[in-house]
Amino acid sequence: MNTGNVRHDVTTSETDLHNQAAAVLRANDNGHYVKPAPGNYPHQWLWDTCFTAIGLAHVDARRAARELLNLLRGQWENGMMPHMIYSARLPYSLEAGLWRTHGLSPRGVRTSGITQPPVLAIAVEAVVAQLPVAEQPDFLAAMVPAIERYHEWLYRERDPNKTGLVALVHPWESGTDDSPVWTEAMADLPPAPRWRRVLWGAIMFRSNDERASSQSIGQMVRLVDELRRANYDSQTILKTSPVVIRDLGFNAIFAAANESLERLVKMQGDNLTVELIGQIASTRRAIDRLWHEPSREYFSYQVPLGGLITVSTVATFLPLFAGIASPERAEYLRLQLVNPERFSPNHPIPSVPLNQPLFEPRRYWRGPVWINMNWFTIRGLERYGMFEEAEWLRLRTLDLAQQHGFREYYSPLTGDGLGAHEFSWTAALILDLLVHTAKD
Ligand code: 2M8
Repeated sequence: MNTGNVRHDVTTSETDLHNQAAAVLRANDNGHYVKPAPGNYPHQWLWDTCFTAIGLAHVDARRAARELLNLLRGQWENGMMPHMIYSARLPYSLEAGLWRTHGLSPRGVRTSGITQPPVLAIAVEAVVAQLPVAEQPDFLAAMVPAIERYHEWLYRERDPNKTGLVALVHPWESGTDDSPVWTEAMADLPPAPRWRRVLWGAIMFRSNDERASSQSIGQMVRLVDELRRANYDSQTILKTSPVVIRDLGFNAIFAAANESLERLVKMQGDNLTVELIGQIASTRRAIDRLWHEPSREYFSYQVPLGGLITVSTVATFLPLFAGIASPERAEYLRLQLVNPERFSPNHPIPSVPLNQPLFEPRRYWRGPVWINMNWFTIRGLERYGMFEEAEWLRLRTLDLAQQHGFREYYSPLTGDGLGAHEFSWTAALILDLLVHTAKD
């Protein structure tokens, strides 16, 4: 680990970076919400909005609070928070109709039928800390019951057998769409016919060497068709779908979000239900069972066949963020992180380690650096008192944005910016990383 060659003068360069990041969020603000990026990403995505709010809180806390409140319009009657809320006035809104979620989504709101990592409670906690004290109670009163209903939905619908781990039924739910973790589970799934894929204009047009392959996209479309046929009924889907994964990253984020929720409820002078408290504890224990001693890392769990999916990804560091790893395991993870053949090329952290067969430096979630994953890992390292590593990674991460702009993702080998330009969550999390140094 060499921190020497990264500039760190908390002077004009960081002020400039702050101003540029704030400008990206302003430019992507369509008046209702901050879209993930110009062009391809015009709608409101669940975890994008949460990351955006975490950064925006440092610039305009009220606007950040509105951003999160805005998400509540998409929450389903049963508590589910959809991964996308479509804007009818925008291009690609044809896609919205393909989900056929009317009757399930709130009247007049067009949503997808699946969820995304539950960063919401974490974002609410970050935003409430920046709001004027007098405005905190109303914000909490609106957000906390919705989050409780959401977390209860995750347990009720996605963990009916009370394993402690939430099961995902589509790679889009993991947020790490094209991760090799899903590849094997989807191997036998025939891609949707071409005419159906074409209807999904938004994602189809994005297929190139930086995006998911057209085979993967075809399979993702096929899987949505299956979910829709089951009317998004988790009970049916969990029993019949060949693609059900207890995703490591999602569950680790969920565990951390549960901690945030507990603190938010306390701020209101209240307590969670005994049932939820028990479920929360079971999640922490279950994540620890995702540890694979021979490889000394955490993995996701494949449900239909049973067993760990021993494909390494950056998600292995997320149990640090949730404070679940023992100090001994945290040390093993630290060694993985600083290993140049694994997670420490010129520009860490690759989403898939370099020596893993499916590693591709430029393709979407198969190798590139994603700033949200770096952010989770930095916060995790801090939690374990690994301040030197956290600061090293923070500076590396800032450097990527400084040198290559606020891109959707970056090559871990060259640092080249990839995917969308002016990407909101990159800008927002850079804002947060500029404010909180490892020593805070
Ligand atoms: C990517 O996913 C969407 C589908 O949800 C897409 O490819 O169209 C992912 O990177 C996801 O994590 C992200 O929320 C979304 C918008 O930035 O794009």
